[in-house]
Order: sequence, then structure tokens, then C-alpha cells
Amino acid sequence: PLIGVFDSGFGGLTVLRELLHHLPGADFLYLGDTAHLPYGSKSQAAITRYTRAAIRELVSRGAELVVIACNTASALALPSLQDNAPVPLVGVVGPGAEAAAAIVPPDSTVLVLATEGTCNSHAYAEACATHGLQAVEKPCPLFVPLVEEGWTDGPITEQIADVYLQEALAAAPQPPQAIVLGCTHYPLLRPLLQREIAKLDGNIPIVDSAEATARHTVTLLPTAANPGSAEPRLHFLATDAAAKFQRFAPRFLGREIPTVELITLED
Ligand code: DGN
Repeated sequence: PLIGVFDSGFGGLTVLRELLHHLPGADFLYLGDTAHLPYGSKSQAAITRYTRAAIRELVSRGAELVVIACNTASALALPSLQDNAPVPLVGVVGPGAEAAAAIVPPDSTVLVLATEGTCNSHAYAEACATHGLQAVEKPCPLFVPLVEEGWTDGPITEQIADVYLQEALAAAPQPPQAIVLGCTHYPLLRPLLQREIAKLDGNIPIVDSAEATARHTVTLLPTAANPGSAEPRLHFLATDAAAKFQRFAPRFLGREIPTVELITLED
């Protein structure tokens, strides 16, 4: 099968990385809407328009299922697009919340780290509530630029993470039993976050929405979990800055990408 993967830019390559790992028998078409990056600070109306256009493009190119890798788009656009979608849509918020619920005791509090847009939508809180969990949603707006700058380690990022984590822990009604990484860029900060949280409050397990989403996608396309006879085909589309996309990709995907096709999306 051909799986479409949509993100606001190249961060969703962390989701593609997990999809490649868990669905080695699938081919992938990845679309990064780099012309409209970042989504974290955009309105719901704009994000819904961009996401609808991206899904249309991926389906017109043969995608049988579309993974909305962007947490912000999953939170703000997916609920209104799901019902009339031409193919199944998979977001990252539901699987992230479900994965947290699987490892914490009932009625626990979980800490969700995400962009401003995702936190303000309270999509994670709602998804967690369906599993009986309470979510403390903490916007970490400095994390995306830090990761894009390549500062995934070092004292400055540690200090910033410390401040965010301390503020979040102070706001939590009870100690969180898990931390959910609710943004495509945050898996690159996972080792640093695990270290910082260990200093502050012991060993709270970290749940990565990217990995949870890949596992959920396997349940929808079980045959793709078996390796095919050939290497998976990968094709990359971007709406702007194709060269930058190609340069940044290895950090998020863990491998070089040969070409990026520049496209225009009609609203
Ligand atoms: N891809 C976005 C997300 O997962 O929320 C992060 C990048 C952005 O658009 N700010």
C-alpha cells in the first residue's frame, strides 16, 4: 500500500521514521507544507484549509491512507475533516493518548508537552479524558526552534527544558505518571528530557506520539507490517524550501533523502 504522510514541514519525518520501522511493507508519500510553516501559531481555519488541500493532493497521487503527522493539524483540523475524508485518516493525538493510557494506572495525570496551538485546542486533554486520564498540557514554544537549530543537547536547552518541566509539574494537581511528546520535533529531545525529568521527579516514562501512531497504523494495514520483496518506495513533496527540507531531513528521519519535489497546493 501507499501511505500518505502529511506535516507542516520536516518534523513529521520523525513519524515517517517510526512508520518505516513498523510498516516495512508499505510505500510512502510524504508532504511537508513548508510554505505555511509553522502551524503552531496559526488559526484553526487556516490549518484546516491547508490540511484539506494536502490530503486532496496525497489522495490524488494514490495514497490509500493518510497519516496526519503534525500534532497541531491533528488537534485542530482532523476532527472536522475525518467524516468526509476520501481515505482513512490517522492522527497522532488519539494514538498518543491511548499509548499513555496503556502504561499508567487508571485516573492518572499525564503531562503533555506540545505547541501552543495543540495545547490551546485541548485535543490531548479530551483524548486522555476518554481513557479516564487527566492531562496537564504544557506549551513549549522554544523547543521547535531549538531542535531546528540542532540544539538537542547542551546547557541552554537543558535550562529551558528545566523551566518548562518545573512549571508543568507545579501546575499538575498530582504527580504525572507519564509524559507525552505531543509535537513532531520533540522525539529529538527525548534523551535530554528523560535526563532532566530524572533530576526533578524521578523516572516518569515518556510516550512518543510518533511511535504510538505507527503502532496504530499497523492495526489498520496489518499486511504492511511484513517486509515486502523490494525496499519501500519513498517520495517527498514540499510546498517551499525544498533544499532546506533535504538538508534537515536526515536529523529527523535518520537517513539522507535523494530528492524533494516542489509543489503548489491549491486551497
Ligand atoms: N509539526 C508541528 C507539530 O507537531 O505540532 C510542529 C511544527 C510547527 O508547525 N510548529
